[in-house]
Amino acid sequence: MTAWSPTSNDALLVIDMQRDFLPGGALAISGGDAILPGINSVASRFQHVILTQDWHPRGHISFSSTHQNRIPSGQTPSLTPEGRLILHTPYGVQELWPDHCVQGTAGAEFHPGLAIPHAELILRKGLHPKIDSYSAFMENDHQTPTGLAGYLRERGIARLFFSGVAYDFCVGFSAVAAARSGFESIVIEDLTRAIDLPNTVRSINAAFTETGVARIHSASLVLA
Ligand code: VGL
Ligand code: ZN
Repeated sequence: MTAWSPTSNDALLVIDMQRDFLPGGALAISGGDAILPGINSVASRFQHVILTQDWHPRGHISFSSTHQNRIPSGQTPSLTPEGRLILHTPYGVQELWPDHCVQGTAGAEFHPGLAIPHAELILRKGLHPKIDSYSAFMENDHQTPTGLAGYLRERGIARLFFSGVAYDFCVGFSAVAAARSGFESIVIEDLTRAIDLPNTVRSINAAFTETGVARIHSASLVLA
């Protein structure tokens, strides 16, 4: 068996493999640590690897704590019929989360099991106090780009493989945004894990179909 070799036009994106999203963290995704060895191993075959880091200021709009004991007009959290805690913001509906990935804290660090020393770029996102950014390409207001598309294009990278967490949030939103910006986008399904709130997996799968995001298994990265 020969190892499949990504070309110099391919990049692997490793989304938000930070302590807070993995078991023991503030917004732990169950089984998230189980994908670390697979991500490390696939990453070693890519020339171009980009890591993203959720990187929020204290009091970020996506933290439910930010909105407790406050009655600002139009900014009161509400519960959806399925039981999701959300906030209506000027840019649309925003889910609310426990405080996580606060800039400079231990929870925001990459998980110590992530071993990709040759990663060439660490992109931080979610820095704006009043706008969340699930996607590594476009903030949740759908109009503020992060600059990643320009970086990739300028370097001749046209095809993107996605891994990391969470499948139904940052991985999914990033893959959809990438496809919308003209990149060929492929999610390596077994190298991601979902938060799995009501309907979130179904809705991201529909967005994948609509935008042409492919889903593969990491085993298919190895050609006979
Ligand atoms: C994420 C929820 C909040 C993610 C980030 O990385 O998918 N999810 N912030
Ligand atoms: Zn976040």
